[in-house]
Amino acid sequence: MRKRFIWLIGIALCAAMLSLLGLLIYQSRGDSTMHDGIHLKGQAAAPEHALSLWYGKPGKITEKLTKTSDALPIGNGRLAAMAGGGVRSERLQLNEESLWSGGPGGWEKDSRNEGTQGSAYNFGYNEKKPDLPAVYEKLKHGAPSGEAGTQGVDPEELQGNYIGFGNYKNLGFLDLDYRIPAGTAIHGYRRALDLEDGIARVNYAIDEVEYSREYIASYPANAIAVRVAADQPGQVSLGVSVTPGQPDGKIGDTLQDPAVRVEGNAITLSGGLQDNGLLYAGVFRVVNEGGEIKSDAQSISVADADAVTIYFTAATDYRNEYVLPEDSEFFEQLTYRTGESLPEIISRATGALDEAASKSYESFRKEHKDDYQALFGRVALDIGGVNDIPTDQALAKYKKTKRPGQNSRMLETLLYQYGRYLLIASSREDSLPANLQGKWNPENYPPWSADYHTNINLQMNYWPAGGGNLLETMEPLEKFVRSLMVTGRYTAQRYCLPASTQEDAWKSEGAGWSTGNSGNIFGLTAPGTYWGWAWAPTSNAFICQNLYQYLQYGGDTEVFRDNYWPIIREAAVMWSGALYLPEDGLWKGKYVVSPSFSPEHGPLSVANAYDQQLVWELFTFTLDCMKRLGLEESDKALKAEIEEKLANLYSPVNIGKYGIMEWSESDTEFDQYDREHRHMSQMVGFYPGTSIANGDPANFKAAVRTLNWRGDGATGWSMGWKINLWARARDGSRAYRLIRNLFKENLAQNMFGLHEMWGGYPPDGYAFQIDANFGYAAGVQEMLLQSHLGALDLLPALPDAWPEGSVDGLRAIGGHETAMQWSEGKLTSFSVKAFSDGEIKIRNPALPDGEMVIQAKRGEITNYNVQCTNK
Ligand code: FUC
Repeated sequence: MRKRFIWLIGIALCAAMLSLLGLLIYQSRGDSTMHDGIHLKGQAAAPEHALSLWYGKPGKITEKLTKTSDALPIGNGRLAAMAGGGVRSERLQLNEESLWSGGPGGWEKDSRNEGTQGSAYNFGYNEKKPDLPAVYEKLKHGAPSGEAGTQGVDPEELQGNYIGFGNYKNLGFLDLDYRIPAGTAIHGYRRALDLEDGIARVNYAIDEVEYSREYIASYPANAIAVRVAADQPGQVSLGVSVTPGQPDGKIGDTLQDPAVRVEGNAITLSGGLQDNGLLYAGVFRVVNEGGEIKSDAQSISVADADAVTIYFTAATDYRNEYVLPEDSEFFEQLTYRTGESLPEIISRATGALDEAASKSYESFRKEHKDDYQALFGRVALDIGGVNDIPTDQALAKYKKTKRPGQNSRMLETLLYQYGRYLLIASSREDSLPANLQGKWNPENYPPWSADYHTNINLQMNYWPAGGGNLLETMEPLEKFVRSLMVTGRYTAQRYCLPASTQEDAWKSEGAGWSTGNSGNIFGLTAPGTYWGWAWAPTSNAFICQNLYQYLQYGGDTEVFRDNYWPIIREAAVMWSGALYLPEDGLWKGKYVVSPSFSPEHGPLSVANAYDQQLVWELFTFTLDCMKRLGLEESDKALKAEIEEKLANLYSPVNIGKYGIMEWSESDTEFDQYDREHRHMSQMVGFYPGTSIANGDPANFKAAVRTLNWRGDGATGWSMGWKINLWARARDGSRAYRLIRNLFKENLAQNMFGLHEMWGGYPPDGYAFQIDANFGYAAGVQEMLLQSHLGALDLLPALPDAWPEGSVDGLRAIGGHETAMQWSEGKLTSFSVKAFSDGEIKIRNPALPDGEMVIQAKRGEITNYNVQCTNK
């Protein structure tokens, strides 16, 4: 007994001493931490603009973007960089959007088949193609029986190949050595990404000298700049070098590693991808103000300057070429190349850089700020909150806290505006659309090749564009989709339309286009390599829904008519011709999609909810476009055809035991399938569509039941979707619960959205996927403003966690711009800037009778103060 007592006292004493030691270590660390041989001392002050992600320590450039990623992204649509912000040495990882393997001349498969060599790229088509009536005969009796169920259909018929699918690649690294001796003490280190001006910064002091760095990706200048300055003359010294992102290469037929050439104040990185020979050049220029500049074969050094700016731009010989030559039998003549030689590409990039570096840094900066703020500055959200602790700490606190407070609200605002920032940074006029990682990618075999997935992911990237007042960012999507139509017509004819007597009907414009589930930048529209996710023929309708939003949210009608409308029309042509009309059974006399496949949930079936809903949406908005563009007369044959198909379409919305049915045959399938499956496919008509969200109370109830049944789990993008779905269900608390889950489980340190990789992605099993960021941004907009039911519905799903606030600049359907203020969870005032003349209906319970009508004139602003009126 006594012995035990002495033992216990001993243990207690040890524990006390250990905690004392811990406290001492903690205290000394609180004041100074070691990082890369440097003492980081003192607390960093919060940045000037609250709308900033910020950190008290340097970030890392890692081989993969995972949970721990904390470097900061900048981008101008085409070029992208991640800035690590290291103190003694720093790495920037660089991307150019078209640096892709695969395509004509390439053989590299997608990232899951890394390095597999095959025959030449043939746009993904296999030998076999489906005999559609025979497929229907096999599917028509089958109740769904799980993802593995092909119901006797030869899966090969519904699959393509990924020979030459390719991968989005890493261009390389800019390495900066700041010539700071080991053991130096640095005060007040702060690294930040300011969303208000779109500039990343690093600030710190050594003794009395304040150092500042800025990182800008300028769209108008077509270049990136890194500026290093000090507040006293002659204090900036650094070394600049460049490291290729490719381990090997090929120029023409000659294997040749990438080259880095230093000449005077310029560095050129150039090469050709080993796989497809795609030529590329990254050019860098070091501009010093004061001091001395020297170079050797590997690097450039600047000593004792007042400031140094490093400019960078890049080019490749990629061209999104898709006009089929007259005499072409197939697509083999499409090269997707400009035809330039490597010296020509280098000289094109150098020309762009000459221009960017010819201005003063101040005018480069101003030009960027003006351009960026003209877009970003359109929407302001204030739900309270303070940004007084570094973002990584705020995120850690968020995960632990049960009661969200000021820091949480700031993070929620930041993540919203970060979504808008990322869209601007990864999708600008003349760029490619934002891929699965926007444009940020350090890997040569990134998850899913960082491609374009079209059964939900690409679409989700553009959900925030309309409401977030960023319609300009949609241009790359429209151009890209247009570029898919040549192969897309062939895909439609081969896989979806009834066999034509005319073999090359696909060569005619207007024949109807479609696409499979994943695409590269070389026109691949064939289905993917495994039917269990590859078969996604209504992807075309789903993308067209994005395109229609351009018109809905007030995009330029002429631009819409010339560029967007032909794509939508031809998707409608394709579905008008591709629907099947069964003569008996469940679907007798009704038009159905066959074969039909509920994304990644399966099985092969007929008329599942996702496909029927998307066809319904497509036909409905096609008719609306015809009306608005004044085409009802000139296009009356197609109009009549669509009207007939729509009237006799097998019901896109069916209600069963668990809510909205995912398959038309049976509603017990939820019991058998993965109930928490990330794809909420039967709800595509609830958000973003309107076939369920049409004001019908029974639909509404069933949709809520489905949401409850399917639960609040899921991976990043799926949580993004569920926020939107709960917002449409007008349940702010549930939408907010999803927001909390997203923050807790699916955000990296730099607030990049994450996708759970089911254990297949070391070290932490999560990979960056940008759709979570965009889904969240759209979700917040949907919680604050909805307009799909013919009125501006103000604050339809405001959560209790945001009792006080205001939002200014959100767009509604109709193109009207709104501002709202609320207090104690209730609307207090609003204003509407009308986009067109006519009636605008406004709804909110705080209004007399819950609604009012404004007689608006285009451009006119109507202000309304709820409280005063109520008095
Ligand atoms: C679809 C999703 C996955 C992932 C991938 C990129 O296949 O089902 O979750 O987002 O796209």
